[in-house]
Amino acid sequence: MELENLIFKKANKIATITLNRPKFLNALCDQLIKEINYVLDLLSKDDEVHVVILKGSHKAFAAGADINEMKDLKLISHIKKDFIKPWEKISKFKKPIIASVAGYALGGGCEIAMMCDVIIAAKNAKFGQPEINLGTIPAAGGTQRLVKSVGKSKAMELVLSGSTINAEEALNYGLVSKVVPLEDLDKETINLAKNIANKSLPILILAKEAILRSFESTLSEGMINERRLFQSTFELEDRKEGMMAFLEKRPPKFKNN
Ligand code: DAK
Repeated sequence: MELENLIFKKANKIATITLNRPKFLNALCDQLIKEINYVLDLLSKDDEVHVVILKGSHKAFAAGADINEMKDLKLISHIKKDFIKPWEKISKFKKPIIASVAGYALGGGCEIAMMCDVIIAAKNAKFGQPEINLGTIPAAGGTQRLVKSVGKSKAMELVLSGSTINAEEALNYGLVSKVVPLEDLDKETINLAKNIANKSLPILILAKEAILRSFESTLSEGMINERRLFQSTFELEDRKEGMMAFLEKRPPKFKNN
């Protein structure tokens, strides 16, 4: 597929997807979502890649779904087209994804950042779900994941008023894991990505799966799942290598099996 709206790079076990539709502040048109999905499909089969970075420009991570494309939609076209499905791929991706957010992360932009596993924000980042101002409501998890990140009261405030929060507020509410100066965003994101990339790929996948289960289950079900996944690591060579390396006082050499 020809990539018209994003730039894709891969090096040292890290893949970087840069949303690149600057004239529209990276508004997430159908084609852009297709391109993200296409690249994620490739990356899920690519054992050389351990971690993915999703980023935008300094001005906008993504200013939401493309309002031009949505303006004439009718209920029947949503039903026929299954508009929602293509947006689910990021949240189903098994390997770690870091959202590196500068500028606007609004509407669908905030939602895809929340589908990622870690959000690192530049100081100029702005998060919000302004769909209410367009006479609609969030549709890619904004009413669900936001509550789990920032709690009910703040989620209600953001969704009902369409207001935004800045990076520091997002940090205080637990929406992002770190706030860094804009000029350091790439460096800080890469540092985290490198740290993750050096781990064993199958163990990363299991660790991510265990944490994501907490969103979908009760504590006791999540604990049972965690225990099963923990036990399954004992079938992997990398688990043995990790423990032996510690005991032999050397860095582990993971072979991803
Ligand atoms: N869609 C289309 N074009 C957009 C856009 C968007 N979301 N956001 C910005 N643009 C375009 C502007 O129209 C403008 O185009 P020109 O006028 O130059 O042709 C250009 O980008 C630059 O924007 P501005 O001139 O407005 O730039 P400013 O710096 O003045 O303002 C802003 C930046 C981000 C505050 C402003 O652009 C803005 O408020 N943008 C709209 C933000 C918004 O309401 N986002 C939520 C959209 S609704 C779904 C999944 C997800 C969704 C829906 C369904 N399914 C799975 C079913 C998500 C819905 C949404 O995200």
